[in-house]
Amino acid sequence: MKTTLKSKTKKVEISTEGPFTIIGEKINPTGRKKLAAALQEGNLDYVRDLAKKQIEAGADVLDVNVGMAGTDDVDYLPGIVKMLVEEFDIPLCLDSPNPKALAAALPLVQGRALVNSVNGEEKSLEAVLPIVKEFGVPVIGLAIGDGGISNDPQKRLAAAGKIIERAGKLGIPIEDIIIDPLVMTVGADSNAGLVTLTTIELVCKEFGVNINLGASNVSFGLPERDVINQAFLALAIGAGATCAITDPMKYSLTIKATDLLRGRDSYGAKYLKFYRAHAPEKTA
Ligand code: THG
Repeated sequence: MKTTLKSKTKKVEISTEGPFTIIGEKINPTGRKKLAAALQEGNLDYVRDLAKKQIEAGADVLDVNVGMAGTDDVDYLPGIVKMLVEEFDIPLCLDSPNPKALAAALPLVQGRALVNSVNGEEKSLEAVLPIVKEFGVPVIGLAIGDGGISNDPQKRLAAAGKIIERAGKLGIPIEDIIIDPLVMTVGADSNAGLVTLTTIELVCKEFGVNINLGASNVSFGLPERDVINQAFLALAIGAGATCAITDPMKYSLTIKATDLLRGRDSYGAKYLKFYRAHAPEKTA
């Protein structure tokens, strides 16, 4: 199964057969006061810098999230998308639950962006899927049903099925639905990782679709987050995840290593190429 994203001149295929796709998470003001302040002042230099750094560090796609308490995404998303489209040749993932913000930003994209996200609640399905259909773009479907977020992997599977079915009724093909099994922190519930891993396996088996993770969520509130995030990425990729919103500066090499270990990198060419391009200067 392949989900195709495009920028001005580049095509990125998120694939259940190929290597893992890295969606850079850093353009997101949650927990980053400096970025929030820069966005509110209309200063795009900080966003520009985050885009450049993530691309250099191996991001295949950039997530764009402008969610800040007391502000409306529709006031911020279009301007940032416009700048990113003008200055960078990389597909975007528009991270907003707000249909107005999505509808305002999508016409500015040159190529094919990923909408992030719809969920299985009636209100979200009705508001977001028609926009996805209108612009002919793919969408991330969060495994949340009418009862909210469940700890039961079967219920998350059912929510995923509902999104796929409703999208299908509007003529949105299954390859344009990427399911997000939901990643919650193991700092609050020690079974949260297992619930996500089990959901990945179920969704993979039942629908064979691409699967995305907000991978860094898993470690909120715990020390040495990097260690937990890397271990989780490897397990989730092994279970069938095919892309993640994550930090390319920290995890690109781990992800390349995981592709190599799964036989998705002939002769380790991609691992070695990435290593050589990013290897820290060795001092004797
Ligand atoms: N699923 C989907 N989209 C998502 C999420 C998801 N979008 C948002 C989020 N979850 C994924 N993105 C992030 C971005 C940053 C962090 C976690 C998830 C993060 N930030 C550090 C913090 O808040 O402590 C700050 C790090 C820094 O300084 O850069 O951990 O689940 N579809």
